[in-house]
Amino acid sequence: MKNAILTVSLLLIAATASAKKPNFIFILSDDVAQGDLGVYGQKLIKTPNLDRLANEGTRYTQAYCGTTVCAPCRTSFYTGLHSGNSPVRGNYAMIPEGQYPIPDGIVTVGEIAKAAGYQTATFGKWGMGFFDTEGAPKKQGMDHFFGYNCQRHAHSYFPTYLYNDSQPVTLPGNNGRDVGETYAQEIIQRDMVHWLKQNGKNPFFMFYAFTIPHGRYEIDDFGIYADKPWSDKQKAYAAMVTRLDSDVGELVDTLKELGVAENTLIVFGGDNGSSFDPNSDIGKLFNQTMDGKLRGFKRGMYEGALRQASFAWWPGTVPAGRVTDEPWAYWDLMPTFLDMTGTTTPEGYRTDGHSLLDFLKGGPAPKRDYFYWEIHEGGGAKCAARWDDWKAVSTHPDKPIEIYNLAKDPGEKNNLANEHPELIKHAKEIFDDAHTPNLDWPLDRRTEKQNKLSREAWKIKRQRDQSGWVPPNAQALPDYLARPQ
Ligand SMILES: [Ca+2]
Repeated sequence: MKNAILTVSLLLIAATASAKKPNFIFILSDDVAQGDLGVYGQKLIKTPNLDRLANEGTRYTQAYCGTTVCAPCRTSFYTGLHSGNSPVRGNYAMIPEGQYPIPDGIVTVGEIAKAAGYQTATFGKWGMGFFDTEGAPKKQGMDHFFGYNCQRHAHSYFPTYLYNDSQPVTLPGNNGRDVGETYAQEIIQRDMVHWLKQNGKNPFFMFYAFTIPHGRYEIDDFGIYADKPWSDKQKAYAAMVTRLDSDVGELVDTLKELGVAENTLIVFGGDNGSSFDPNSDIGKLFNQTMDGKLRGFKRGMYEGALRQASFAWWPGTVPAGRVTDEPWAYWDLMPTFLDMTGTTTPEGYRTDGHSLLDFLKGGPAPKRDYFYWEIHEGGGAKCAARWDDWKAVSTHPDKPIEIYNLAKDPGEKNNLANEHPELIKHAKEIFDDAHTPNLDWPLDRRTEKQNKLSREAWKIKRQRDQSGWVPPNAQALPDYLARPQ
C-alpha cells in the first residue's frame, strides 16, 4: 500500500508543475524490429511516415528496451526501473485474464503525469494488471484505457471484445479465432483519435502500446503486398508494419490539426526487437538483422533483442536529421518526463534512469555506470550488462558469462571472456549490484506457482477462443467507434 508521505508528495508535484506543459507520447510497438523500418534499411516493407518522422527528428541506433518480452519491457518504461529492480521481470500470467500487476506501492510515470495535471490515456495492450488488481490502468494513473488488458487476449486481431476502460465492448462479426469483420487495431486507432481530439488541447500524456506487428499474423487487408510472391504470413507481417506506419501518420496529422505538434514530444520504439529467428521465413525475407549487423532476437540478451527501432520527434526542440549511436534505455523516460515537466519523484523514491532532456535537445547522452537487463522465462533467467563499449551476457546462471566489445564487434560474434577475466569479474559485480532479489523472480528457475498459473491461463484462453466467449456484461461499441467518423 502507498503510505501517506508518498500520497502527499504526489500532491506537491501537482502544485510545483510548471505552467507550460509539453505533451508526451510514447509509442511502443509490439515486436517491431530495427530492420523493419525503411529508415534503418528495410527495402520491402514500406514505412514512409515513420521514416519521415525519424528524419524530422532524431534517430537512435542504440536505444535499449526495458527487457526483451512484452510485460517487463512496458513495466520498465512505466516504472522507471530496470529489470533488476522492477516488480515485473518476465511474462507472468494471471487467470482468467491479465498479467502480474504492478503493485500499488510502485510510483509510475502515469501517476506522476496525473499528479502533474495531465490528461492520461493508454491505447492498445496494457499487460500490467487486470482491472480488478492494483495494476489496473486507472489505479496506475491512466484516466482512460482502450484495447486489450491481457497479452494472451491480444494474440487475436479479430477478438470478440476489447475493453473501453474496464467495460468490455463487443466487436461485430468476429469469432475470436482467426478472421472476422472488425479488425481490432482499426477500433483502437479510432478510439485514440477520438480521445486525442477531445483532450489534445490540454496537456496530455499518451502511452500508445500498439499490438502490431506481434503475432498472430492477421490483418483485414494485405494492401500493397496482396500480389507479392510471398506467403500469407509474410504479406500479413509486412501489412501490419505498414499499418503501424499509417496509424502513426494519422496520429501526427491529428496533432497538427489540433495545432499542438510543436508542444508534443513523441518517442517511438519497439518493445523487444524482432520476434523472428534470422533464418525464419520472415526474418530472412525482410533481412531483419540488416545483413547480420545485430545478433539475436526476442527473449534473448544480444543486441538484436535489446536495440530498438527508435526515434524522438518534437518539432523545434528535438533536432531534425540527427542520428546518434549514444545509448539510452526505456527506464530513462520517466525521469525525462519529470525533467520536461519540472516535477520530481516523491521524496525517497528513485528511478534507475537518467533524464534524456538535454540529449533529446541535441546534447550528449547522460553518463552512467552501466545498463542492466534480466529476463525470466521457464529455464532460468538470462542477464546482460553494458558499460562503455563492453557487453556481458549470461544465458543462464549456471553458464559462463560471455564478453563482447560492441565498438569492434557489434554483431557479438567474438566472445572475449577467456582473454578478459577482469571484465568477467566486473560483470559479476554489476550483476550483483543491479539485481534485487525477489521471491517471484528467482534467477535459477521459474516458480512452480508461475508455471501452474501459466498452464491454467493458456487453457482458459484456448477454451474461450473455441467458444467465441464474450464477457457477460459486454456492451455494443459506442457509435463513434462503430463506424469511421
Ligand atoms: Ca513484444
